[in-house]
Amino acid sequence: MLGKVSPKDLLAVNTIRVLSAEAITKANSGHPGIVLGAAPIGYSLFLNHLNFNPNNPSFDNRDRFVLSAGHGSMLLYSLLHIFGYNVPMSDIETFRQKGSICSGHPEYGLCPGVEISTGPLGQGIANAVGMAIAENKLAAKFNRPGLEIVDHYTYALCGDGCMEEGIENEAASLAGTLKLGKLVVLYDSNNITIEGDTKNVFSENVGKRHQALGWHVQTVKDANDINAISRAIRKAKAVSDKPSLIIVKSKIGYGSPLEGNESCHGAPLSEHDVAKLRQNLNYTYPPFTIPDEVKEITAEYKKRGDKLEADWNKLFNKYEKKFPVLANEYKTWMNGYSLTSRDDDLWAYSKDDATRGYGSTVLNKLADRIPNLMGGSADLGSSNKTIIKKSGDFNALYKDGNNFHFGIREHAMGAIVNGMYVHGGIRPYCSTFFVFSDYMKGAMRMSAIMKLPVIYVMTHDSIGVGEDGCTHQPIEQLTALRATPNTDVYRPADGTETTAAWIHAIASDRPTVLVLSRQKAPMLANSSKDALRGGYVIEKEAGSTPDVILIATGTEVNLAVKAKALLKENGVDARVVSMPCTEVFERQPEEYKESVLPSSVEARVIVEAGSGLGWGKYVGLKGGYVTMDRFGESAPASVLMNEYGFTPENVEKVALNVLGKNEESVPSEEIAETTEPVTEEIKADKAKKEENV
Ligand SMILES: Cc1ncc(C[n+]2csc(CCOP(=O)(O)OP(=O)(O)O)c2C)c(N)n1
Ligand SMILES: [Mg+2]
Repeated sequence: MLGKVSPKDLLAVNTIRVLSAEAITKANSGHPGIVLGAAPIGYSLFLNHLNFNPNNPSFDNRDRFVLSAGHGSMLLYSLLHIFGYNVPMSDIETFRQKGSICSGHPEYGLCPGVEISTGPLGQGIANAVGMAIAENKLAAKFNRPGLEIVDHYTYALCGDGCMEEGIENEAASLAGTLKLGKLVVLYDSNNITIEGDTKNVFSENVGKRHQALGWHVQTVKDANDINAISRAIRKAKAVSDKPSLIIVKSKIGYGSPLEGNESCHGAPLSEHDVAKLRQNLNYTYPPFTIPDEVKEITAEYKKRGDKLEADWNKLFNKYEKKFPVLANEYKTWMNGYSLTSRDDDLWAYSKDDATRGYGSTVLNKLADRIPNLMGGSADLGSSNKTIIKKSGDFNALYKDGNNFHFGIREHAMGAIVNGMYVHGGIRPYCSTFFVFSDYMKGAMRMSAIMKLPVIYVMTHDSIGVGEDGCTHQPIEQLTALRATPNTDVYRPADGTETTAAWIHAIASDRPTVLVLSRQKAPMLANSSKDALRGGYVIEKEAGSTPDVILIATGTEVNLAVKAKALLKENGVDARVVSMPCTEVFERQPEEYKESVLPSSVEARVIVEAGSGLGWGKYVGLKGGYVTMDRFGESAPASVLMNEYGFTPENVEKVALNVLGKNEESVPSEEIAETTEPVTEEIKADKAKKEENV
């Protein structure tokens, strides 16, 4: 087999192997198995097919490459180094150490040539699908015969782990349906994962599965045959109406004494095993150096990259001459739109609505001025109200529209919008019921890690969902997402705040989660653009200092406003603070925060139909909670809101309790000792249960 490979190519592949294995051993951590097995796959792709410019890693029309099996990071760093990217040997030598651009798993924005952060298995494939969708959309919009300014492939390299993950099937199913012909997935099929041979856990025929999903599938019998891999990629590229899967049979840990054994998956080779690897590969060059013949590749590919980019620039100039308006539009799509003061009409609403309804209004106005705003729902578009009314659909046949249909694939949806965003040219959003954000949390976390300003429109925000019951009523989701760094969670109270939330999302440098209601949220008298500050005083106290501060979010702000009126009747002077986004509020200057929540006022109540966990920071030790710390149930929303204390009267009661003014209020020590009242009915029920045990 090896006879087919030129000595120079063999040397280059072995350089990648040894360099990577030695970096991993030096770091005393990392994953040598995949690097040793899949080195020829990556090399063949970079050498013969991938279009890139190492001197300008973000050149528009480059091919995209996603290392979905992110644990193989050292393979990517070695390839980037050899093919001319600015990945210095000093960073390879300090792989996985603080300050190195060669982090444990590839990180977007840290290392040139890393298109997207990967590591959580399977997501990279969905990211690649998102990139291929973006390419497909932009090509349809901008290309003209003979002037194909958007024309590139998207490649991903994955392992058994990615193929076992559910998200891979979600994304592959959509890719097949959309006939993404310019997507090529290379599968490093070594039949080994951490726990050993995959035969006991993964028996399906992956090729047939992908054929059934509408993919073109090929198999390369030996990963060391870089020419066969190259031929397969060439064939895959020629198939324009199907995504392609190339299954490459490889051996984990190739060339090392641990070849074929799971023990080399995630543990560095010992010094002894590295020496054996060198011996087996007949590799004699000093550690952390590149043989001269291989170094030639670096200069060659830098030159090639500059030429590719120059050729594309020439093409673009021609395009610009012939289609100046389109060319200008292309540039704006790629650089992004910003809103201006001319957008004042975004704040106008003609009627009371649910916040999802306001969301629809503002989204549609935004879509008029941001033509690359593209997104949709996981089959709930009409409920989420995320359809752009003037636009058509985007699918396998029609590319004009900006309404995207993800199908019921939440996890892939999140990863796909991440891929669409990093591709460039598209401003993506996605939507589903808030409760199902759990299904895509893995992808939302990646948006946050990479600070991608993708927009998550999550409707049906609380027990306000009503009759669908506990499975559909979010409780802990707000807390979980607020606890996610780099993520702004906006839960607006009315139309004004919904506009603020959307404007924030459009201008943001990180993901925004818009948490919107199914139930009506009347326009509030004093809501304002201050919602852009995350939290603000929506109802002022009458005197100079409030007796109590009612903090509320979303539909519960209206409740708090009503409770303030009731408190007034009791001689209590309350302030109401609307806090649509705690993260944005936290980023305000200290004086502003102090002006909204003066530290001298310790009597505070939080009103939010979600878990109270996390609000302690604002309500303090003496505060009160009107929150939802149990699962809900199936009943009309109004019944549930009453049942669980989301009424002005209960907010009033809790506030009076906090102030020690409630007639029924009891000192806290007594509360602690008070047990649940045991009624006769409960007693009988308990006795019955005990009998049954
Ligand atoms: C979502 C997710 N689950 C678990 C892991 C931990 N993990 C990292 S690699 C790996 C095994 C991957 O097997 P494979 O893709 O076949 O890689 P190989 O062992 O062949 O290198 C696991 C379970 C992960 N990174 N992501
Ligand atoms: Mg494997």
